[in-house]
Amino acid sequence: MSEALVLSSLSGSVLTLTLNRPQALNSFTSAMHAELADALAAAETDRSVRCLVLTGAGRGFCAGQDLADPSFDDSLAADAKAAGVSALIERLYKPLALRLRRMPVPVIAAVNGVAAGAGASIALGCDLVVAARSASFIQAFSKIGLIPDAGGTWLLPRLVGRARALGLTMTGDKLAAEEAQRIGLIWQCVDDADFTETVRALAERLAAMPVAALAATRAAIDDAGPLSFAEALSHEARVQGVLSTRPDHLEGVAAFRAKRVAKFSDR
Ligand code: T3D
Repeated sequence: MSEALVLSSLSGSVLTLTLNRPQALNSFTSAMHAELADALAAAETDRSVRCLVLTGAGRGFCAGQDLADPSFDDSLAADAKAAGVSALIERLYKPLALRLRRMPVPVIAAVNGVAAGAGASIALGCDLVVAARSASFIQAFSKIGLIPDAGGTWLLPRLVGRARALGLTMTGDKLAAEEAQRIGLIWQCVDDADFTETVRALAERLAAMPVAALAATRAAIDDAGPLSFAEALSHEARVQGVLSTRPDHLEGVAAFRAKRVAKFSDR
């Protein structure tokens, strides 16, 4: 039997999914997409999972689309190839990016090595990106005549502003993890020796928090983009009203009053 393309490991309430095609820097094939989609679907409904970590096996995080994939078959007629690539993105990358953005629990991208092309977009779409100091981010698309996809055009200017988004995407230059943290592209860059332990501690810390509220925080921040300030205030009021009736809020307040550690259970 061939080895899994996505390794799944549950430790306490932290689920780690590891992209597992290290020989090709964990670049995406349709088969790896399918295994990742199945693993994420299972995590969505498994109430024992309270934090998700996405990482890569070997020396890379993910090098984006596998360029040996048949969708890059140059023998296809232009129309057929265009339709095939667009369909592939709609069928595989869009649902993946949306799914990560809509997970009912916080999602950490543990960027262990290079994240390139759609691999960078997928990492940057996660809630908290923690990268090893030796890792890097490459907007590789321009080097092969494409635009950023898997959410890159939406994410990059929001994370680092238009000037840096265009600089990174047009040059396709490698951005070291340390610089990525400095410009606000990612949450944290940590020494390689501390990487695994830092990710583990962060994931366990998030898993012990009111995760439904954390997922609602992500959604509220994303949804606030196109709203006016007044609309955002009203949206916050609506969401706050809903959360205020949930057990996690009641537990948090009760624990604060009793000066004890809260035990959260919502998802
Ligand atoms: O068709 C559609 O669906 C369109 C969608 C596009 C979405 C995208 O993601 S487009 C962007 C695709 N990705 C890239 O263009 C990145 C290509 N890779 C690289 O530029 C370099 O590999 C890196 C800069 C990421 C790392 O360089 P380096 O020197 O550390 O490693 P390497 O030697 O280039 O790669 C190691 C192996 O991984 C190598 O295989 P080999 O020679 O040892 O057998 C290499 O071919 C393989 N590999 C790396 N990236 C990919 C890949 N194989 C297939 N597809 C890849 N994307």
